[in-house]
Amino acid sequence: MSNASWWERAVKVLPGGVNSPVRSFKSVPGDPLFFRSAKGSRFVDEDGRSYIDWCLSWGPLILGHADPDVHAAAAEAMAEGASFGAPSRREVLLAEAFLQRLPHFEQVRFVSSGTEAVMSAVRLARGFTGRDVIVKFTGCYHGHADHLLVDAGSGLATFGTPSSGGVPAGFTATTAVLPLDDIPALEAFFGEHGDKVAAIIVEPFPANAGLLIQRPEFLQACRELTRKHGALLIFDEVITGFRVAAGGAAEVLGITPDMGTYGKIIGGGFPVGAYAASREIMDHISPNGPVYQAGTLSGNPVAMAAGLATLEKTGRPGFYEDLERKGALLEGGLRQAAADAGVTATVVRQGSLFWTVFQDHAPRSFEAIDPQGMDTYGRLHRGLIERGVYLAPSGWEVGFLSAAHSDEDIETTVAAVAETFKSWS
Ligand code: HOZ
Repeated sequence: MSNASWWERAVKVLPGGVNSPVRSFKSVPGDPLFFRSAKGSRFVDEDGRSYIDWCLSWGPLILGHADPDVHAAAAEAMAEGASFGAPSRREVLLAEAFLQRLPHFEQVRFVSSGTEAVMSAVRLARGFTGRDVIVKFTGCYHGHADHLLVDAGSGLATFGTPSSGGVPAGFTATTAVLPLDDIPALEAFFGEHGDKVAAIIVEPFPANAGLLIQRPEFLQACRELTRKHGALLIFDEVITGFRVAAGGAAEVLGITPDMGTYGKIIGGGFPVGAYAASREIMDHISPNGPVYQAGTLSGNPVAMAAGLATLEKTGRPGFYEDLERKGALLEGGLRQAAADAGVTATVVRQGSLFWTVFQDHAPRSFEAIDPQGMDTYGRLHRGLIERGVYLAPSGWEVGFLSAAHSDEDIETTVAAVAETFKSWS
């Protein structure tokens, strides 16, 4: 059966034809492709066409699709039982590997998704500080928990509905939303309400409304103000954890948060989330403390095994250096393709995360993104699909490079982008 016939069936039985909105191609031309199978940097759709994949399941697959070691580890775990609902050794092993890379944390709790991780971390921050207010930033996306669906990125930016329906006003009354890259606004807010703030939550490299690289001073201000006012700093590293560096944003920026939230890479393609902090903070979570959080599939052995195998491979010498080299190659190629074709575009990159925005400068805040560029992105997306290259189906989303992408994949992609740009003139 073809992509088109699956799509026809899907829209009848799944809302919008999908199980997660950004997949629906609502902001790019055409209908979604149906993935049949994938290996390394490529997937094959139900029409039998092969594509170089730069979306890579939105980030977990830093080793590429169907990595043999990850699959072997998952299969081994699977053969011993798919779920226990009881302690098992791989939870301890993954926790040890995780904390070894992130020594500023002392304990970690595994859950089943990034949304769950953030929701639980925020509850813990409130329980620990005894305060209610959470500060978030416009364009940052922290999953779909009610109290964080305010001025958010990802699908909410894609569909132009930054705050979700179905969320009672009272649920977001204690969420303060401030602009990114605006230290005076942050200082003014803390000057007035600092004693009520439980935490600032921020994506240290905001990657859900494009890629909004922050000035280090801004993140430093988040660190200093939270410390001064007795609030916590939470880095939401669901996307950037184990991607921008082995030690995540703390390693790259030299700024240490009080808590961190994770997902994606630590599950190696299986559903996992995690939140981590000092023992003092984590002691407030049940069963040691009064803040409740639980999950039937938390610490699932198959997901733990896939995460462990992934962390083991990312820990090999030169892993992140190689990603950086390939990232630079891709960035340079895309820049050149735009310049040669006279297309106004900026390529923003942090390691193996990249984003092409159709304006002449890299924005640092949601407000600085020109939404007009999203139509241009849609045209690029279509042009690349025709040439066997797959990008995330929304101009608000970033691209992901993996260890499985070869220099040849990069050259082929750059050539396809150049050809698409040239076809517009
Ligand atoms: N939240 C993801 C994008 N930042 C989308 C996940 C998906 O649709 O699979």
